[in-house]
Amino acid sequence: MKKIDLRLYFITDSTGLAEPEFLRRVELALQGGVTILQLREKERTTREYMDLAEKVHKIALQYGVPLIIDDRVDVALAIGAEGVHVGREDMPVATARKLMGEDKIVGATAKTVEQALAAYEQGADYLGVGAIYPTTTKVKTILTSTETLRDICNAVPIPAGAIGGLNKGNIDVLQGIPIGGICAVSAIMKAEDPRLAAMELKARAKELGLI
Ligand code: TZP
Ligand code: MG
Repeated sequence: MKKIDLRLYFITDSTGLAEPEFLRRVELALQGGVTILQLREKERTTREYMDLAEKVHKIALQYGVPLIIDDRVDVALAIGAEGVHVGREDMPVATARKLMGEDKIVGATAKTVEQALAAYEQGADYLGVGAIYPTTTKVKTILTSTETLRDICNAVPIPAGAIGGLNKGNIDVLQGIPIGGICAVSAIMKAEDPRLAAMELKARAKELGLI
């Protein structure tokens, strides 16, 4: 099994940000201790997605942090990203794994133990589980209870990252659940200082014994 550091999983959202500001925020987050980064773009053409992914990848490489591309296996392969994340409406995990090869990271979304087991059996390296809290980020999701999160963590040998509305003020609900890490979009992306936000979220997660 691959060793994937999910402790602080930052998922980007470039909505409303000019590119230089977006890239600046991504770099600050990396400086703040993000351990894995996902580029998540919903409104871009393939060419635009690739261009941005190349720029983000260049920065992530400087920090030794793997870049995961949301949804698009073709974009991930084209720019040589470290992995891809597939959601419930994206390519099946088995297909993504086949296309990406054994060495790349394939992550999957799971909202039930059944989905988690299926994703693991199809070759997922990690899971994203949520939404734990309602989220302001544009996404089609439903809430996942902390009980389900716990059951998923106990059911599969791959790490699971908790996602959805999480911030330093509410991650205490995850205490005692054997998660691989915390995934966050807005808590970091929309913070006044993404570096400080990442540092504080990670410190709080450590303090609570979550990571
Ligand atoms: N999947 C489930 S919730 C979510 C995704 C992509 C968005 C999480 O964003 P935020 O801003 O951390 O609530
Ligand atoms: Mg998706």
